[in-house]
Amino acid sequence: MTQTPVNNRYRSAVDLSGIWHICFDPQADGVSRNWHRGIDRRQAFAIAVPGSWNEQLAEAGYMNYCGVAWYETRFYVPETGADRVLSLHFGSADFSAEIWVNGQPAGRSKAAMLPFEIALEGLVQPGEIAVLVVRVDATLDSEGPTQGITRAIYEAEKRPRDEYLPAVRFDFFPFGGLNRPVFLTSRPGMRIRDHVVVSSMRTVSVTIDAHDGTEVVVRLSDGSECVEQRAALIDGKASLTLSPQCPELWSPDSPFLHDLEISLLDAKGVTVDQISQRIGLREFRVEGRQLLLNGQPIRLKGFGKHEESPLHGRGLNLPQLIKDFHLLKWIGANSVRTSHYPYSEAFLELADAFGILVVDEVFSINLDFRLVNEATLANHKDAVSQLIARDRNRTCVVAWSLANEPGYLAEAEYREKSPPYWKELFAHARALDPTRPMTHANVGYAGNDDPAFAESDIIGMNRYHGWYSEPAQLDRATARLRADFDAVAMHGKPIVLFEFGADAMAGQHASHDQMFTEEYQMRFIEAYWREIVAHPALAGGHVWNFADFRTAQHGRRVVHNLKGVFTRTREPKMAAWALRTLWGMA
Ligand code: GCB
Repeated sequence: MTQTPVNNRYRSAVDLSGIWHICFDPQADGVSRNWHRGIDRRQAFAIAVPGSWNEQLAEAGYMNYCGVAWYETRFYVPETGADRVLSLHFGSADFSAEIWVNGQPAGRSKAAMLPFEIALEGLVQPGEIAVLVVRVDATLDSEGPTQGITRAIYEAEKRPRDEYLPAVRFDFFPFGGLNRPVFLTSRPGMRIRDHVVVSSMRTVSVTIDAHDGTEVVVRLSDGSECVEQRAALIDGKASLTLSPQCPELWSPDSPFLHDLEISLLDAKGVTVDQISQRIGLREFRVEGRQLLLNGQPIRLKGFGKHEESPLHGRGLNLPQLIKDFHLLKWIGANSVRTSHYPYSEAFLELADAFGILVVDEVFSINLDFRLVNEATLANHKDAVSQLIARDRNRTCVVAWSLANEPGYLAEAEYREKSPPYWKELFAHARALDPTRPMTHANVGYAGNDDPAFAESDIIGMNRYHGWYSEPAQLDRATARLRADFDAVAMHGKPIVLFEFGADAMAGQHASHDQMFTEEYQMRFIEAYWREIVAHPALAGGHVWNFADFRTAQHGRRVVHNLKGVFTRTREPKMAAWALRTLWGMA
C-alpha cells in the first residue's frame, strides 16, 4: 500500500523534482553496459522530472520514442535516527519501471499511471549522496489491461504494425517518462500503515491499520466544531465513527471539506505518528434510474479529459491544472471522468476542493477479447486494486469505471468470453469498495446489449453518430442516439453518455453543417444535450473532450484530436460558450 507523501512533525517528504539526466536505450541492453550503476554521461540529456521525454527532447529525435530510457539523479540521505523508515515514492513511471539505488536492485513497478514505493533499507547510508537510477519502459505489455500492440497479431491480420506513430491502439499520445514527482520519504517505524475513510451525510467512519502502537485518536474539525474519538488497537486495527453535531455537507455548489487528523499513540500515550486529510460529508448513490447526491437527483454535466499539455506531455503541470478547474467552474460543469487512466493525486485534491464529481477510470482501453487470457484478467484486477487503494478516501470520487470501450473491434469473442470476465472483475472491485457504484464506457460496436451492462450500476455509453457515421447530418444522428437510449434504457439503470463530440479546428467557420467547424461542433453538442435532457433514463452527459490533445500520427488526426471545447492551450471555442449557456452559467 502506498501512502500520499506527508510533511509533519512525524513524517517528511523531500521532493526530488528537478533536472535529472536520461539516456535512451533502444536495444534495451543498458544493464549489460552497467547503466544501473550510473548512466553514460556522454550520451545523456538533461530532462525535467516530472515530465515526459517526448516533447522535451523532440529536437534530439525522441518525439516518437516509446521504448526504454534510463533516468539518473542523486539525493542526500539524511541522518534520521533509529527506527525510521526511508523510502522513495514515485507518483508514476509510464508505463513500467525498474529501480537501482547505489547500483543495487531496489524494486520494480508495472503500475502505469499509479504510484509505487521503494524501500531503501540496506541500500543507503545516512549522510551520503546516493545514486538513483530508474529504467523506464514506455512499451505496453500485451497482457496488460490496455494491451500493447503485438507483432504477431498485426502479422496475422496482415496489417502494417506502423499504421500509427508511435504504435498504439488508442487515441492519445503514449507519453513516456517519470510523469509525476518522486519523493524521498521518512516515516516512523511505529506508524499508521493504511486508513480507509467512508463518509455519509452525518458521519465519517475511519478504519485504521497500524504497525505497532497502542491507541488511535481521530479528530474531525470544520474550523469551529471539533469532534474526537479514541480507540485501542486490536491486532493493529481500529474502527471509529465520528458524528459532528451540525454537519456541513459537500457538493459541487458548496464543496466544504472537514479536516480529519489521525494520531497513533504508543503505550505511554505519546503521539508517535500522525496523518491528516480533508474529507467532505456527502452521500452519492443510484436509485432506480437516478443518481442522487445528498438525497437529491443530480444530472452529471461535464467532460472526458486527458492529463497532458504542450511541453510537459503527461507530466504534472500544476498551473494548467488550476486553470482547468477554474474553466470547469466557468463553464458550469459538475463532473469529470478520468479518461482513460488514473490522474495525478493533485488532480483529485483539486476536485475535492472545487467540488467536481469524479468517475475514476482504470487504465483499460479497447480490450480485444481475441487476446484476453488469464494474465489479462489478473493484471486488470491488480490495476483496479491499486486504483481503489490510492483513491478510495477521496470525497470527489463517486464511481469507478473499470474499462473504456472493450469489444471495440466487434470481435465475436467479446460476446462469448467477456461475461465471466466482467462478473469476476466487477465482483473484485465491489469487494474492495462496496460503497461506490461501478460502471464502464461502452462503445457502439459492443452493442446496446453489451455483456458488461449486466454488472454495471450505471450504464456508461460513448456515441459519435453525426461524426464517425451520419457525418454532418444531425437529424439522422439524433434519431440513432434516441434509438440507442431506448434500447439501453431496458436495463432500468441510470445512463450517462460518457462521450459525444465533434472535432473543430479553432477559427474554422461555415454557415452550413460542415465537419471540423466551430459551428458544427457547437450544434452537435447542443443537439446531443437536448436528447440527454429529454430522455427519462439519462442521468447525465460528458462532452468529449474538455480540450484538444495530442495523438499518435495517422491519417485521421491533424496533429491533435480536436474534439476539445477548449484548444490545447485552453482558449474557448464557440462550443464552450454554448455549454456555458446550456449548463446555466449565462
Ligand atoms: C472514443 C474513445 C476516445 C477517442 C474518441 C474519439 O470512443 O474512447 O479515446 O479519443 O472516441 O475522438 O474518437
